[in-house]
Amino acid sequence: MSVSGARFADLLEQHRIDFSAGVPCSLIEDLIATLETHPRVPYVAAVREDVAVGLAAGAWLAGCRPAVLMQNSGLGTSLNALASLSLMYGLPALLLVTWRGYQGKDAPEHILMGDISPKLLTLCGIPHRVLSAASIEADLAWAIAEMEQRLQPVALLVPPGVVEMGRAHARAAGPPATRDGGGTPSPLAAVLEPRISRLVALGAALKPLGREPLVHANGYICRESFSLGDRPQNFYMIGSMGMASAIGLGLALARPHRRAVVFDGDGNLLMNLGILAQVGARQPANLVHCVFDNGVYGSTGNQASLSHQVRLDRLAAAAGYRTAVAVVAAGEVEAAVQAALGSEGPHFILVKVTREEAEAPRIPFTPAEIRDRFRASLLAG
Ligand SMILES: Cc1ncc(C[n+]2csc(CCOP(=O)(O)OP(=O)(O)O)c2C)c(N)n1
Repeated sequence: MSVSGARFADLLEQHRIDFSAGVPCSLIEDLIATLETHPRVPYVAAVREDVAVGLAAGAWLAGCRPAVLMQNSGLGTSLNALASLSLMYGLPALLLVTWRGYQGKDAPEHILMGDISPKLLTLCGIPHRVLSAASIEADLAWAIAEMEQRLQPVALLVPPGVVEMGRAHARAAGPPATRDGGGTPSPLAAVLEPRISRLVALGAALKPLGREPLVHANGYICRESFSLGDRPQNFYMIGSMGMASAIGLGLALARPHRRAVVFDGDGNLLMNLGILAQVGARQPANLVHCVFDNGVYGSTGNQASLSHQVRLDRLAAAAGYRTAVAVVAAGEVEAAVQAALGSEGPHFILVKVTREEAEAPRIPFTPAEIRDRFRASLLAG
């Protein structure tokens, strides 16, 4: 038995939740899809989970009753905000934390966090329960009563199957996502119309590459690139969302005479936007930072990202990248990567792509295999 996103949102409303913020997880895509257009429980797309905790703190101080939606990977990201903001000041929030790695059955990046999620909540002193569809009304009533009485965050862990699945495909086929839960376009916005799929763009970007190390952001970017061709110099980041650009910068700084290439996603870059300033300040001439911008969190069900309203290439230019270009056609992608590999950087290439997702297999290597062959390829020169 599972509960639909619409029913879940109704129950949140009945419990007078009137503000929500979060980072998507596919386990609750149906709930997020409902909240994204909900008139009374508005959803704010946060760039990071701890930012969602901060948004909820502000909303509660302003008189709202907030909910924070996150994957348990984001519980790790949020620990400091929970400890030194929500728990220290006593700021209530309903934490809906999806439980990837539940019962040890999931992709490798979820196993450890899946094991320790309830323990982390216990360690922090955050009361928590495992949500079930059968007892959702009682679970929500308990959580709301606890957070009001204790004046602090309370968590419901949401295992797979509690919320109905399957909206991703409908959304992928539908009209382009154009909202992030509100907000007007910034002056940096200028619409770039996507023309090619990410798979086509990846194929074009891979063409000029020789033996350069290449770090892929997590999600479908890894999988589609792998489906086009594997090489030991490919680092497939299957977890640690946001970190591809940091790993690439680390490579570039440690090996200044060798190029380092990053294939990033818009959601990934937004989660770690400060990296732009770090690159701007350090000026690694050997860094090529490509962002495949489909305007959505594609890997978790196509929730809109902020890249509809904010031009990431212009942020990179303002942060001090030597070049920052935006491209939309396959020939332009190939030419931009070719030019970047042959000249002093740091270079930023925004590749605007459609939301189309190719059938692509999971990365078949273990994390240790990915590490070992990548490092060996670097040390071989
Ligand atoms: C800290 C954290 N929060 C949430 C997730 C769930 N997650 C996995 S991939 C992904 C979307 C990545 O978006 P983007 O970089 O735009 O790439 P796309 O999936 O669109 O190719 C999300 C939200 C995660 N892995 N880690």
